[in-house]
Amino acid sequence: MTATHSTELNQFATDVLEGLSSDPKQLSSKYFYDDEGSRLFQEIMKLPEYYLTRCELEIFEKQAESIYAAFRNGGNSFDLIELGAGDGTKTAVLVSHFLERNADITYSPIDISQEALDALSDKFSGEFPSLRMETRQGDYFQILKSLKNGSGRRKVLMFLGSNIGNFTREQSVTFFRDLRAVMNENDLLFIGFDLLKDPHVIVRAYDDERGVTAEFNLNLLRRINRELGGNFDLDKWTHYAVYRPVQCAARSFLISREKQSVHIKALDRTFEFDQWEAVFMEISQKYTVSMIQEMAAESGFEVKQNFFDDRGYYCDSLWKLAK
Ligand code: AVI
Repeated sequence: MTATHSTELNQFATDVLEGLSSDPKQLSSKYFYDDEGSRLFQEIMKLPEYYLTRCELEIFEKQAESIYAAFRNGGNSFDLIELGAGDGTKTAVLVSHFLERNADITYSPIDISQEALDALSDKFSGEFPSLRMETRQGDYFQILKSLKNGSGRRKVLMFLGSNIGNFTREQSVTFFRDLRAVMNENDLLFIGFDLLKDPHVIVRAYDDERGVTAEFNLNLLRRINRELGGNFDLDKWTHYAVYRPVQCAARSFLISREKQSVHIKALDRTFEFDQWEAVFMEISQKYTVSMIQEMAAESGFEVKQNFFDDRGYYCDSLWKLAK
């Protein structure tokens, strides 16, 4: 085991211990993405109920030229830096358009997973042989700090897919402020936000008919069993998703079908669950345009331009540093 791997494992163990010892119990959705979790998320993005990915893709396909105009701001050279790049399908649409317009760009995806970066690198170098690409593995802020005074060119940081929705409001503002601290005056931040809409549409996106989202949540119990020596019996758990319109947030839970004890070897602890007790797994926050504006202002940014899909389901918001 490498030193990094063992530190990550310790952090995972510490977070599971803290989450299952709190009241109400919770597990952090940031641990959903082991290999199987990442595969399940790819499957979720193709589900008919999961509209988010298709909305963002539509924005990029239909508005690539306006996005390019906003990114280049008169010039034609900038560095595109993507935080948590995933499989790059959506970004490829933008990159393809920028290259067609002879933009002088470098694409730098940052991810914690070297495996994800290697796959991305293969895909992009095959599709765009002329693209300058610099993958960077590790922590966003460490890497961005090292890039702060790098090329002297404009940096456009991208945080897509409504990934921000998996943070609480407080975590989001801290995240944006930390990003601001490593940005230069001329740099931009491009963020994907899922907007308020018919609550039925939202709740279906997190409770799909085929049960892929349920599997995605249950997979974290499987991961605890494998990596921390847990003995969760997955048949004794059921996935439950709700949308709370006042808080504008979808939340998912795993519910214990019966009274049970679960032992986790790495923690040397047994946890008791009552029948129908809920473990909080994930928040997926939804936004209004004014919520986006308020969050930008609170974090030291100004909204430069918003891009919406045709149905108004989703917004990619471009921010600049506030004066
Ligand atoms: C990654 N993130 C934006 C997804 C979301 O919509 O909150 C994760 C997800 N959870 C269930 N389905 C998708």
